[in-house]
Amino acid sequence: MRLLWSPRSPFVRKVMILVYELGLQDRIDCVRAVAVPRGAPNPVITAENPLGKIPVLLRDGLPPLYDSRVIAEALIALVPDGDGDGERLLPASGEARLTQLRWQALGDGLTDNLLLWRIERTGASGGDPGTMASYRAKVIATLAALEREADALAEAPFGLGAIAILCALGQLDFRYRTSGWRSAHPRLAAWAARQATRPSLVATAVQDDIGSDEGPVMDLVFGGG
Ligand SMILES: N[C@@H](CCC(=O)N[C@@H](CS)C(=O)NCC(=O)O)C(=O)O
Repeated sequence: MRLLWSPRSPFVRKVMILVYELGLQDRIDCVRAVAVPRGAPNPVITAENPLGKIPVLLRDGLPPLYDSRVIAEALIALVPDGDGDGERLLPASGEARLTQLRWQALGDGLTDNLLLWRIERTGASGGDPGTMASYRAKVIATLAALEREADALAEAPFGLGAIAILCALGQLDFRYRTSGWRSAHPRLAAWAARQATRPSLVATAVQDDIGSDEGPVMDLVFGGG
């Protein structure tokens, strides 16, 4: 299988963490693809995913898969039931499954808001103030919610929800470097720090291979040292 991939993308990283957690590295070839959120979409991506977004999983003789949630289901299904890895990452049923899916929604939603806020901010006009205020408020509310969930995250087996949340926090570190989010969310920060040494996270650390300008400093600063 081939994955339309970028080392800068938090959603691609989510898929790659799963690939490592499931031991599927040898079955996936990563193909660098540049997603462009402004102007003409990259035709290499739209040929496979009309939404113009990555990740996209290309399978021999089968339709391409997108988005990261669908790819996650497909990868987990590749691992035999008896092995336990898939079930560990996303339980097959019940409240434990809903918890992982809800955490995935929180993590993916935070990543979406971080990406969209930055796209708005880097637009020609510098961004619509009302739209940017809305993204900012939703990012702050989501981090507060995650801080309240930090103990539950720590108690649950490492799963799809944790992966999505850690990718969102990685995006915060990548593009909102001066936010100081850890000081205002100590339990979330402690949980994230404990996960940071997992081989799947180390192997997939976000990298800016294009070396583009950092862009504007975003209006997200938490006080408290
Ligand atoms: N819901 C999608 C989101 C994917 C997404 O937003 N990917 C970004 C890169 S991190 C992208 O391709 N952006 C290009 C665009 O928005 O046109 C998923 O989970 O895969």
